[in-house]
Amino acid sequence: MKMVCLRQAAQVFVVTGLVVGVCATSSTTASAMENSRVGSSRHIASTLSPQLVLRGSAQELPGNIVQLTDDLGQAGAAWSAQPVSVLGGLSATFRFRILPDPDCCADGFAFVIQNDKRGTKALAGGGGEEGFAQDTPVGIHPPPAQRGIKNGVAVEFDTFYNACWSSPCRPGSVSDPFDEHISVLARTLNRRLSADEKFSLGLTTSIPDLTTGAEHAVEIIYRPGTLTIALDQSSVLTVPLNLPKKMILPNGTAYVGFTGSTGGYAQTPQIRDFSVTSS
Ligand SMILES: [Ca+2]
Repeated sequence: MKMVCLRQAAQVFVVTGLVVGVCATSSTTASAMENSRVGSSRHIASTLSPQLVLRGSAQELPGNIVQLTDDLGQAGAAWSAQPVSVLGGLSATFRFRILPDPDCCADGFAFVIQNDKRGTKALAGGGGEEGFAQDTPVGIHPPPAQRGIKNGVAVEFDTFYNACWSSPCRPGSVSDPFDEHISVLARTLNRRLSADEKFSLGLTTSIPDLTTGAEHAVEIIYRPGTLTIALDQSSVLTVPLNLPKKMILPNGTAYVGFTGSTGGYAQTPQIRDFSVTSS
């Protein structure tokens, strides 16, 4: 277990510093399986400071940057050390960049609200599962440490095209739009999250290339009934969302944070200036 610096005031969490990123392109045509079944079980067990708990490949860089991945076959997560009040509303802001990578461009990262029973130990599959999901082909049973997060909502920033990996295409096989996209993924109570866009509450491909190394500002606002995502001060996606319908909420709270993963291609996403404010 590893902690990252953050300041806390009431229900406000702030991580200051710089972001780390990685590359990815929306035009990649490699198959889903090429970048979907390479999970990571590496566990970092150091303690830096008391607010964000880091798992898997996630690490803190100088300047209070949270870097989720930086090599092939990884999955990493960073979670608030304590649950945050979310039932009445939530505003999360952060900045990120994805550094250009000579080995291409996968898979992205996600902002996640979750109440998996693993708490701050929650982490799921690599590759197209982006550290939060489980999209397992029939007959494959991932180990417990790579099983999809239950009771969560993920706002994914997906930089790699995963085509449907079953024929005929069935739920749980992922089936990305060809271009980079932001998507809100959720299921029902006590179901594991999936990166399959069939479970998307809404998505957009009308976004800039996220993989150039440029820094982007994100604001995610939940008001009971609606989730809105703004990128670089422009609203890009609004979806209907009622959190109690999607996840259990003990005392109206949940863990918030980030997951990311790589598979057969690598990527280096970096997060900074993370702040969460409850309504
Ligand atoms: Ca993908």
